[in-house]
Amino acid sequence: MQKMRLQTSAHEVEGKQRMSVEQYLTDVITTDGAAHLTLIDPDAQAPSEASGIAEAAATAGSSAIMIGGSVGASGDLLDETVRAIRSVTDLPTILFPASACGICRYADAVFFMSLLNSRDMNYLIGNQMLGAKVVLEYGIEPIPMAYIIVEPGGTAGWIGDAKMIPRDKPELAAAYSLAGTFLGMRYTYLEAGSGADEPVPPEMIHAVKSAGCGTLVVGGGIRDRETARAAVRAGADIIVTGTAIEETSDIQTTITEFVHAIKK
Ligand code: 1GP
Repeated sequence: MQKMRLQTSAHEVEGKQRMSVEQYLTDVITTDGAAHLTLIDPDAQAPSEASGIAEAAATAGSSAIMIGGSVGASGDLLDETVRAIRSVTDLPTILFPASACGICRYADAVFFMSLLNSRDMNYLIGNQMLGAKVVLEYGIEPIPMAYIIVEPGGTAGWIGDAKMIPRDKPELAAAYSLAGTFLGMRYTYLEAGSGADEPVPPEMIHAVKSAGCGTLVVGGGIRDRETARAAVRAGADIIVTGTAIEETSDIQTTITEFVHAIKK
C-alpha cells in the first residue's frame, strides 16, 4: 500500500488523486515561465500565523508552500505548522528539511536534497539514509535535488559545513550541478543563505542553467521584484522567498509583486 502510494507520487485532495507535485511544478513553469515558492520556517511564527501566510500566498498566486528551517523545524511544531497550512489552502506543501528530523507525514512532497559542497558526510548522504524509510512509509513524494550553497551561505552554510562556492566562480557551481544531474537529481537549488545580503549572482545562475541542469531553484537574499526577475532572466525556473515575506507588513502585496515579476 505504501509502495503503491509512492509509485503514484500523488497527493490526494477530497479523495481525488492529483498529479505529482513535480509534474505540477513543471506545468507551472511551462505555462508561466517560472514558479514562486513561499518558504515558511516553522520556527519563525506560530502555526496559526503560518496558515495566514499560506492563505495570502495562495491568493497572491504563489505556486507552492515550502516548509523548513535550519533550526527548530521539527517535531510537533513542524507537524502543527504543516497541518495549519493544509487547513487553509490546496497549494502543494513541500518539505525543505535541514536533516532527517525535518520530515513530516502531513506534507505532499520533500526536496530530497544532498548538499553537494558539504564537507560533512551527514549532509551528503547520512541524513538521507536516516530519512528515506520514513519518506517511503509516509508516502511523501521525494524530488531529488542537488543543493549547492554559494557565498555568503548564512546559517545553512554554517550548519551544513559547506565549502561555499565563491561568488566569482560560476564554473564551480555549474560543475557541481552537472555532477548532480548525472547522478539523477532532476532539481538543482542554488542557495545564498536565508537573509543573505547578496543573492546568487545572475552570472552563476546562467552558468548553471547553461551547463544543462534540470529544474533550477534559486533562493537566499531575494528581497525585491527586480532581483527575482533578474534571476529568472538568468535561467532560474523557481524563485524561493522567505525573509522578504517574514519582514513585510503586507504579505499578500509582497508575494503578488514577486509573482508578477517572474511570470511571463
Ligand atoms: C533559504 O533560499 C531560502 O533557504 C530563502 O532565503 O529567506 O533570504 O528568502 P530568504
